Amino acid sequence: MSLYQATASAPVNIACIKYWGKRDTKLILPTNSSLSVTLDQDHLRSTTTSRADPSFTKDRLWLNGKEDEIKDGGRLATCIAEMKRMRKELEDKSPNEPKLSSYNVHICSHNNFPTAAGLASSASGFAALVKSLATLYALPASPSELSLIARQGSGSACRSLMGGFVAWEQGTSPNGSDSLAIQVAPREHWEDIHALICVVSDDKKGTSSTSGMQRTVETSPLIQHRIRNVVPQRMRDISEAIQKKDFDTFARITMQDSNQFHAVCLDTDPPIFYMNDVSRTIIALVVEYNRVSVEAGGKLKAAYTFDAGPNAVIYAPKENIREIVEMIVNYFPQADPFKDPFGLFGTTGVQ
Ligand code: 2P0
Repeated sequence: MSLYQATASAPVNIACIKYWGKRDTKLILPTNSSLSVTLDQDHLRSTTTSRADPSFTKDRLWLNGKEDEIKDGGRLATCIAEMKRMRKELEDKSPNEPKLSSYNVHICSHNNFPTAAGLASSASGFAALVKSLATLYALPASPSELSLIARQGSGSACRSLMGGFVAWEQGTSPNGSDSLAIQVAPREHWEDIHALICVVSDDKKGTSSTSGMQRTVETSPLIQHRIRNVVPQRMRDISEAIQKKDFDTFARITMQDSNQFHAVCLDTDPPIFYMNDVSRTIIALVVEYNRVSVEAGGKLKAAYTFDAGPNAVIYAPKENIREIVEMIVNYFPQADPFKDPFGLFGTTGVQ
């Protein structure tokens, strides 16, 4: 008897142009395009094994060793159903293929970073799930095609299906068929850029992204300005900066977009606060670090960005990373806010 099982893994991604707001909450269609960098090393990833077997009585999922309910009509159920639908199409075309689409699946997923660390796990989690089912089902689908399915698990997950610099194009179709991820540039294109994760707090966040962004769409006048007048130009400009390896422009847009995302959160009723005093101190340090460089006739040397929590991610050319770590550790000598420096693109740690 054959064993039908496959394992795949996917890393976390950190957005430079933030996704915040849905125009369709069921299909997970965003109100604006976004762009992220996929962290390409071993520290922050999800690994998922899927198995199909005729003896399984229902679909089941274990997350970090604990069984999670697969709710009918929920995001997990949608992703699994979509993958089975694609497998069925393949079986219909190739009658000799085993009928895996009719078997239930058992899925086992692990994050190699603490979920409590406040770092996005849904992005890597849903990306790894979709990848493992695509491997199990031997689907001839491209990463962009698979991103259409991962998107329905968690919006940001669609950007974790490829490495390097990745755009999620919002699309215009009401059925979501063109709301997918594309690779703007592979990591090899700009290996010099690194990411430093500063774990400011490992508390669970107060307002989930899903409910927070919905409240923003319903109550914030500023988000309308952002959607119409700001993000489209930023998407073009940052993509060009990536093509040209222009760190100055990349950094400026990344910081502006993080600021506007948090402004839009503040503009929500009731307001949402994700950053804390340590986050704001890190912003001040990066601003000062860049000011000294620019005043001496140089360029920006680092860019901060903050997601739906207080943790900072700092993008910088590799040569600046050591200096930035020293600056932050010097300011926070107890080193507590800075538990884990992660290098991007292959380097582990930065010491
Ligand atoms: C991003 N975030 O672009 C932005 C920046 C948080 C701040 O994507 O409801 O967890 O599952 O689609 O993907 C968080 O949103 O939300 C997010 P759902 P998701 O990375």
